[in-house]
Order: sequence, then structure tokens, then C-alpha cells
Amino acid sequence: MTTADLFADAAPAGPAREELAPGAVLLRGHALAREAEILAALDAVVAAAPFRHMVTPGGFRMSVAMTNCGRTGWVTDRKGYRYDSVDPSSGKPWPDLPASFSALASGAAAQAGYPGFVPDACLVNRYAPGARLSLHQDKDERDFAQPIVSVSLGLPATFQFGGPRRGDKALRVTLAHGDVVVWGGTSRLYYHGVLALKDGEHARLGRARVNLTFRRAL
Ligand code: MD6
Ligand code: FE
Repeated sequence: MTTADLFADAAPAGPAREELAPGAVLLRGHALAREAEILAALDAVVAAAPFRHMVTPGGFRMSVAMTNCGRTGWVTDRKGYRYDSVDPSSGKPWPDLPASFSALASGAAAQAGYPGFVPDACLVNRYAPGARLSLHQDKDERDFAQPIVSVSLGLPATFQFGGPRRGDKALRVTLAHGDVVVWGGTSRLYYHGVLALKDGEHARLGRARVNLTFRRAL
């Protein structure tokens, strides 16, 4: 048996490190090595702070359901987008960042060329079939020199990755269970979104995609 055979189940085919845009690196299957730990930690977070559909400042209910863990969490309501240390649904602090989450995010960032990344927030997005996220920039964090680490779990989704202006042509990339993308540098403020989730059944997460985005918000 060769070394390649030994790792055939753990590492899907394709380059291990793919540059999507300047500063944005896709690490295919990077989260699979810690899959069991990550899924157990996710269950605990969601038990403490359940998914909910937030409302945009414009009054639209988001099709993506969200929750957070960490010292602060991303929220939206009629008053605007912001980070808040308290879960508005419960009035309690968000659950702590699980150690397995922090280790995954810091390790992926280092591998992508961003050593020393220590997240203080994790936004958890859940997509049911049909849910989508329109093109947006992530700009509610304080320091754009800090990357964002994005972990995809469950059903595959088509990610749109554009440029610095909303109208820029967007690249499409499929993100599957275990894929990790690290966004920093030049592309940190690029527009991006997720196309409507196609129906399907995932062995671990059922009819859903879950995305974890780790940030240094404060
Ligand atoms: C998602 N992700 O994949 C949505 N934002 O469900 C994002 O909006 C995102 O993956 C900033 C950086 C990485 C991301
Ligand atoms: Fe985003």
C-alpha cells in the first residue's frame, strides 16, 4: 500500500491548496480530519444558541438561519448590522468558541499564509434547500488585515466570488463538506454570496448546509 492509498479516504482528489483570488485560499477537505469533534461541538453550540432567521435593516427575513459562538456575534435587525456580545434571542452571552473550532481556524489560516490568526467570533449559517445569501462584503469587523476562515459542512453549495465592486464578474466554486476557505489580503473585502442550495441528503447533516465563518471582529 502506498502513502497515497492510506490517505485516499481523508483527502479528496484535487490540489490541496488552491488560490481563488489574491489572498483567498481554498483548502479542500481540510476540516475532515477533525470532523467528529467539529460536529459534536456544533451540536453543543446550537443547543445553547439555536438557529434563528434574522431580519435585515431593510425588513427582509433572511433565508439563511444563523447563530454565533465566541466573545461576540454578528447580528442584524431593523437597526442594522453589528457585532454584539449578547444573543438577542436569550439575552445571554453567546456560547464560548469550542477549542476544536479555534484550533481548526488557526491551523487553516496558518496553512494559507496567515500565521497568528486567533478568532473571537464564529458566525454559523444554516442553509435549507432553496436558502441563499446574496452578494455582500464582510465589513463589520474592525481590522481588515485579519482574514476570515470559512468552513463548509453538509450539502455542497455554489459559492460566488466576485471582486471589489458589486458588479464585478463572479467566479463560481463548489464548496463541499470539509472544505475550508481562508480570505484575506487583497480579496478580504471582495463581494461574495451563495446560490440557492440544491436539495439533497447529507450523511451527517441531512437536508442542510452549515457554514462556519471565523473572524477577528474586535
Ligand atoms: C457561506 N459565507 O459560505 C457564507 N463571508 O455560507 C460568507 O459569507 C463568507 O464564507 C466572508 C468570508 C468567508 C465566507
Ligand atoms: Fe460573507
